[in-house]
Amino acid sequence: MFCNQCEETAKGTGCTIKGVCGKECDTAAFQDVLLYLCKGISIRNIAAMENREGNTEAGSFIPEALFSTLTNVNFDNERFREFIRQAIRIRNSIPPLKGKEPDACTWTPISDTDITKKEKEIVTDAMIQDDIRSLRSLLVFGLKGVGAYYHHAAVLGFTDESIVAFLQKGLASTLQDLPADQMTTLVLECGGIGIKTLALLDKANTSTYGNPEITPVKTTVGRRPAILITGHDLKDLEQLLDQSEDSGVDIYTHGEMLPTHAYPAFKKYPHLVANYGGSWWHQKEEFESFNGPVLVTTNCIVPPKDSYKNRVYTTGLAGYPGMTHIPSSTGGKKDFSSLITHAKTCPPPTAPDPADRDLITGCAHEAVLSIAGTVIEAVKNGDIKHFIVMAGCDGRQRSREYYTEFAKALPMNTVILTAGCAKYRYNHLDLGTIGGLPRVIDAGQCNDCYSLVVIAKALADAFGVGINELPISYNIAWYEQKAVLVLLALLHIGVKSITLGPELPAFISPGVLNVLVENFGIGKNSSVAEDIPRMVPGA
Ligand code: SF4
Ligand code: SF3
Repeated sequence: MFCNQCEETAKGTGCTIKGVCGKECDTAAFQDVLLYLCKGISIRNIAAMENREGNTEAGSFIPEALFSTLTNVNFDNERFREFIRQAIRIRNSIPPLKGKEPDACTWTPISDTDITKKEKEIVTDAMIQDDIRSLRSLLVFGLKGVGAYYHHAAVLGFTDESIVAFLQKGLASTLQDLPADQMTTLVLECGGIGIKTLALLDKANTSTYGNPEITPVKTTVGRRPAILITGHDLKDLEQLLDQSEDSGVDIYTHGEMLPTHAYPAFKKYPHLVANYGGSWWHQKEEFESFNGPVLVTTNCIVPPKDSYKNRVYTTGLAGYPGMTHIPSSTGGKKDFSSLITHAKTCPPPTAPDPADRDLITGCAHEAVLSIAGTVIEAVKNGDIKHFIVMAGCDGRQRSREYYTEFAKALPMNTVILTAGCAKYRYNHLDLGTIGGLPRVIDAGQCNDCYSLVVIAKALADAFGVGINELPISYNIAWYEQKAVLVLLALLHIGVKSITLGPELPAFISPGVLNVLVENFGIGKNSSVAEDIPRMVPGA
């Protein structure tokens, strides 16, 4: 295997024996081959679409397939075998190209051994470190982010053919020997598609569940048996809440489900009681002490301990061998009755020690824009001197304590804008308020990064300046490929001088890094003592 798609990749270069995330070699092979087949589908389908013979199933299949290969989504080989069978069926239903086709358009595995052999070829090429391969990786990982966000929107019935068309164009380009300038253009175009996809998802979420409201969320536990839900899928939460109403079972959120407490549609359920625990990588301790069943929606899932594995259920694209998977039937309906019955046999959650304060969330675009006057006034009178965007992911390394220390050391007249699970490094701190406004503005999940773009644009309009002239700095923490897309999206809207950490992507070659530094001023984070004066003028 060779995988370098996430921030925690082994030795900062690539996982080759087993993933730091827990991904085994055989799963890596299934994922690489699935991606390869999606490239084959794309090459055929682009030509077929021009002749009005395109396969429409590819439009929902490709985002799902890409999302399933994202870090910490699916560790289940059986599910990948099924994906591969589907990919071949879809590809073979598309008219072949005239003339010689690339191998990805025709190759068909008969056995797992064929898959392993093909993966060796794919990996041997991927291990060559040059600028073209680096640009291809940057594009493919950005496309995985598009696939993830698009899938979430599509689950709620919101689709856009231009996004699906770009996914195919991008995938096909990686087999077409394009020169570096054309690959760079596609990478930047991917950022634009990223904004479009995030906007689509924002529309899907807010028109289905309402606009989030600024909301304090409890972190204490009650005495009733309970189910914990983690991941990003709002529709799964909706169905779980509906089915567990009046059952005597409470629902708690974990990780990226925290912001769901802020949606009007979910506030009407009194048994959605609190948030339990922190970000994804604390699962081993927090799932253990929760005592009841856990529903893992897409993503992140961490390989479980045996002691609680039988209490973990996956759904959506999340998967882990041996765990019960709740499938969806026609119309996206899911049956969570087995979790509800299971919960009734379990003790209530063990109280966290020490319990956190209430966590404030729901500071999405409409909530913040409704108090825009207060924010603008606070900037004008100097109560707010600077904003720091600290969106992105959390992760395991100790070096991420940097983000906690950074948040603590910021001057009191600065405001943090955040989205994603990175916030768990500082959202429990008492950082105070400015004129009643929390100093940590949590727009929601990483899926809600679009809110930060809307807020930044609204501030730029209010002050009549460009986005880079605003008193905003960017200190982004990344881990998986959705964060790669968010980075490309920020570049697309022209944001300069982004600080990225805690490590730069291993798949970025020195040549590509130079381009990012020279054109966009991207740099790695350093120490809190060096970064605060650099990012906060006058600090
Ligand atoms: Fe390694 Fe990250 Fe790939 Fe997992 S996703 S195998 S940790 S690079
Ligand atoms: Fe987190 Fe997985 Fe990226 Fe959604 S839950 S931000 S890492």
